[in-house]
Amino acid sequence: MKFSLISLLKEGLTGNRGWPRQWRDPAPKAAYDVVIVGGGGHGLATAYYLAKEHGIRNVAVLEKGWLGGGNTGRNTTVVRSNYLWEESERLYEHAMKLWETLSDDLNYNVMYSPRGVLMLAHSIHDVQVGKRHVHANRLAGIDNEWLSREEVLDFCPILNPATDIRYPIAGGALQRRGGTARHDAVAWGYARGADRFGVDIIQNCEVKGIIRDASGKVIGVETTRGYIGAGKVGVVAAGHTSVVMGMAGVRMPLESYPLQALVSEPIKPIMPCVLMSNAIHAYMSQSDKGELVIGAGTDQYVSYSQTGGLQIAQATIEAICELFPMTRRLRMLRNWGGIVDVTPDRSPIIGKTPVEGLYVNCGWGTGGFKATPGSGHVFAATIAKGEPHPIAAPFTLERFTTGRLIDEAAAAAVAH
Ligand code: FAD
Ligand code: PYC
Repeated sequence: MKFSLISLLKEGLTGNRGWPRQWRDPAPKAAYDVVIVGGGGHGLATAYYLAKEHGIRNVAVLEKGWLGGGNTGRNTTVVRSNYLWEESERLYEHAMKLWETLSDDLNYNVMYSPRGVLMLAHSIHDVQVGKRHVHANRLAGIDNEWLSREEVLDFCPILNPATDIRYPIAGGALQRRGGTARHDAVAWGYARGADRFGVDIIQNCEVKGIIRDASGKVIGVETTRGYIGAGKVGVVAAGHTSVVMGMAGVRMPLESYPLQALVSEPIKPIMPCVLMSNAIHAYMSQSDKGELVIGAGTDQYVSYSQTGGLQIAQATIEAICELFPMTRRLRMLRNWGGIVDVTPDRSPIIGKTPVEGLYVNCGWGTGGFKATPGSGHVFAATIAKGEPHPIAAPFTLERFTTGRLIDEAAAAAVAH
């Protein structure tokens, strides 16, 4: 083998001796200005807004499976912005405003349907918490209204009116602008939009390593389809964020839990809105096909299983049968799970990381679908400018060292 100092310098510390890539290839020219890891709704939305709003079109989205095959295609599509704290209200309301015009913007029908989200109260404590949210939202200019027990039963007549059950209806908070959207369409709409701007979307491409140069700056990613150079890398890999960030040596304050859902056989329209009950750990809406879409709380243990524990599904079905007695004779068509990553304060992390050129968007837990447009929008701005978007600024990783947490119980519309 020919071996000279010049060739060594030219080729880096030579090709294939098992050296870490950064030492082999100290300054490769970036193939892409930005690489997004994760082709779910948030990753695709980020790529779309990078191209559309910031003119950054030399972007690749790398997805280990298929587009929207993660939580984006597994969630129960509830959209709302009735959060408690101002930081969250700003973030989720930003997303809500984008939902209202998203189909026009993407020229693709995401079937956003503001049919209302009603969050039930079953006790004096629930009533107090629910009213507190209503007042906080209205002060922030966000719609939310309190319904008495009679008004709730009138609004949704299939609810169990009995008073001698475990969780009788005591009232509810209704956000009329809340509702649902078609989850797959959101991923496809953003993918088509990004593609029109020239973004490369690469499926079956799993990121296996994050490559840094000698100064520690990110210069690319190692994937199952080879090395891909990048000026900046944005990680948007819900449920698996800790694994991907671990590739750059960054430890994340996250735990991954299964969250599951199921749908019934299709029936004629029976539900006027989305109905949620945090106390009994169940919620239900009706899809446009007529299926009842039912969701559970998270499993009680961490796991990467995309099915979830049987006992949770059973407890959810019992709760649904109690809340809606007419569902007792329905057959269930299918159930599934997704992996959600949860932060200690139940709020997301959006922003820069200690590694130069590496950005992260994660920790949406059980509630990130509704945030998809807003999350992509503020994350794109953060990556493009290298500074947090004002709406994203409170959600940086540093809050776990400064202690300025955003303890958002409304993020857990379902039990954690
Ligand atoms: P994902 O769609 O999971 O995208 C991340 C992508 O990263 C995946 O496609 C994954 O394959 C990819 N990836 C991971 N590792 C790698 C790698 N190494 N290389 C390349 N790609 C990688 N939220 C709501 O607001 N309303 C709801 O009603 C709701 N219901 C839910 C019900 C269930 C059952 C579940 C599971 C979640 C629910 N959520 C809900 C939460 C919501 O689904 C998520 O917060 C949101 O979809 C996250 O979107 P995302 O794009 O970040 O993640
Ligand atoms: O955040 O609204 C929500 C939600 C509903 C089901 C799961 N998450």
